[in-house]
Amino acid sequence: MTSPITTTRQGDVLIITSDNPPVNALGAAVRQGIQAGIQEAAGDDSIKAVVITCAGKTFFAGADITEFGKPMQEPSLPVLVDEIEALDKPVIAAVHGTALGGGCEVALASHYRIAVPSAKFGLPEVKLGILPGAGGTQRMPRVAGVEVALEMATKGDPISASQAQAAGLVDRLATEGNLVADAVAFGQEVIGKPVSRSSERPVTVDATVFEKFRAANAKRFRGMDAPNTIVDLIEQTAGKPYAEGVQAERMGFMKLIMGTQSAALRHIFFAERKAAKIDGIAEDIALRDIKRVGVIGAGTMGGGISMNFLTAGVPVTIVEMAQEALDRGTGVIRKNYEATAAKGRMTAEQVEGAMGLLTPTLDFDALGECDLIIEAVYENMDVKKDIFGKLDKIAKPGAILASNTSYLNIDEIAAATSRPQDVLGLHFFSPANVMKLLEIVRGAKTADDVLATAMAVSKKIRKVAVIAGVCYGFIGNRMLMPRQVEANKMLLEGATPEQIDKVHVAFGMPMGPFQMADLAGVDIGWHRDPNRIENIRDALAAEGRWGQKKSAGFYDYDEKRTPSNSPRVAELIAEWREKLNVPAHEITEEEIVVRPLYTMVNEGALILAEKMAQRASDIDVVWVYGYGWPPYRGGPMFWADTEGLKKIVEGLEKYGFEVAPLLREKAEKGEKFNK
Ligand code: T1G
Repeated sequence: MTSPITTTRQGDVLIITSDNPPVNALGAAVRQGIQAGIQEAAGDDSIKAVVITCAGKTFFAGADITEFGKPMQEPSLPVLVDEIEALDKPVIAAVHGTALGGGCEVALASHYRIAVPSAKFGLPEVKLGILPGAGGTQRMPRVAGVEVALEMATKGDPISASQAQAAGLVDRLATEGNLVADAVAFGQEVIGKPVSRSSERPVTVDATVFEKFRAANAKRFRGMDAPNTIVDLIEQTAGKPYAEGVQAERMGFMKLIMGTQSAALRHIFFAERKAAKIDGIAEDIALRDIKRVGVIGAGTMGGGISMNFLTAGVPVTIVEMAQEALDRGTGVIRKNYEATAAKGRMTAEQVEGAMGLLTPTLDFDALGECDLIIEAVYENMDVKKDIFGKLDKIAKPGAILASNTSYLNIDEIAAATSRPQDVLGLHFFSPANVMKLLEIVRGAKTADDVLATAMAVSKKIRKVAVIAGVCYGFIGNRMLMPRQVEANKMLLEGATPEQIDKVHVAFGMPMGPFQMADLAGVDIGWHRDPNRIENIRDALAAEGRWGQKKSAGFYDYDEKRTPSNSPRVAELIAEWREKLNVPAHEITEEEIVVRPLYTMVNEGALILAEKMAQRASDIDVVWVYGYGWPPYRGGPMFWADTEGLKKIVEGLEKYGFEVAPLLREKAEKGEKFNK
């Protein structure tokens, strides 16, 4: 097998080039090739300097994650980076694309770093539940300072080449498209000068930095092993010799990589990428061309959906029934963009650029120019069927017709047209311009190229998309229902909203079911008849307790929206308990985990058996990207696998739930949902 590494000479400079698509992952062959290149340089006096660079779209994007858990092939990355740094001839890392994880560590071990302005540097290991394990926690503080090292290693977000230069991580910026030549010239300039080894540099730090950093990020790092381990490690090794520091780094790395959290986060990394693959459809299927998008409805969802396309540079025609609603909707879009610009995440030109692509209109026929039309009006089947009937008459042949419904039957909507093959669901999550998840709902007659085009569009607008079948609530909302039902039942049986929410938050959710209801609005989905009170939620809605927006819902809220337990809600629950004659009992934490969460897993098993989801990992992606399931628990199906399906079955039976056949079968066979 040919090595992904080649070496070439330009005068007395040796160029080591990696060509290991798609992202130059530092797999065994790459490491062995680089090591051979360094040894070649060490052994040849005519070589005075070395440039390490990569072909393809990016510099090394890190260790090869697919090698984790497999027997290590020498040299390991820690050994290789130390060999690079030990060379007594200048080594220049020439960076384009994203120098991530082990790739950033190769750059740190090199004596100099040159990068094109579009390059990025990052230590994303923490997003895989591990830490930079090839010297990154020791060299980054020495090169860029402790603050930058803490930010980069604990949050995992990349920094730009100019930020890296400002931090001392990049020595020089190259001209775009001229990287290698500029790197060779840089190499020739430093030949003969003493090489600067970053591991020999001192770490200067004010010890209070760590306490301040912990305090500032306590909420963000809650429940996560890796970021807290990284802060401790950098603190404990600051001022220690490099050799001692990397030993502690190795220990920390091995402890984390063996942990469940890292297994969960690596599962989500690959699950997110697998979700984009549609079983039974060829990856090279011809896609439909989407040049202009139409959005029906300029409300919260319509506006958010439009922003995704405007931000991606796709022109949008947005339609409303009344001028006032149209103006309100386009006004909100501009306000949102200006808020983003005020935070420095967009320029004023970019705001005008996006708004310039928006065509607001009251003329429904204007949608005739669009290649993809997304209906985002309120949830009413007759209204949606009426709209799709009208769309069928004016939309151009081959246009994709999508509904943003959260629950309703896509096949029934498609049947309102003469072109059901062009109809599917595109279920965005609120706020649609922020939430990453997109459920692509495959109708019974949806054409393969329509589905594949929708998947490609989701990538263009930077969404994480999952294919769902037509069933009530699709994947996410369908699994949310048993959780809500059990949470409401436990209120009647003696638990308080706070008690239930606390267990969910301790589990790692950003909030519990009742805090979520108050945020989203207790009146969402309410029938609006204050005289028809069939449950606690109706009673709250009828009293105007619609949640945070009314400073009262399942909790009372002060002007700062700080929640407090509500005596009125406790009273209401007690009234309903009596009215429905529900015996109260002491509700344990175990019960609050089993009933809402095990029933979700059970519903997930039904969804898989009915083929409403392609694979268990898709369900995990839905919950992590759409419903705040903690990524370090890998999603409900992965979590069930770690709990053990036998335990899940026993828990469900203990509380009298009917166990899904697929779940029982897998438990009996000792199998898992995620292979
Ligand atoms: N190892 C193996 N495969 C990888 C990979 C990696 N590091 N990165 C990407 N892939 C695969 C990915 O699964 C997909 O495969 C294809 O490449 C394209 O990826 C000691 C131990 C670089 C920003 O965490 O963030 O170094 O689905 O679809 O959108 O400290 O990939 O086509 O079969 O994501 O253009 C640290 C992970 C590793 C970076 C490109 N590095 N990668 O995004 O393409 S740990 C990371 C990314 C480490 C050391 C430790 C992104 C990207 P398939 P893609 P993209």
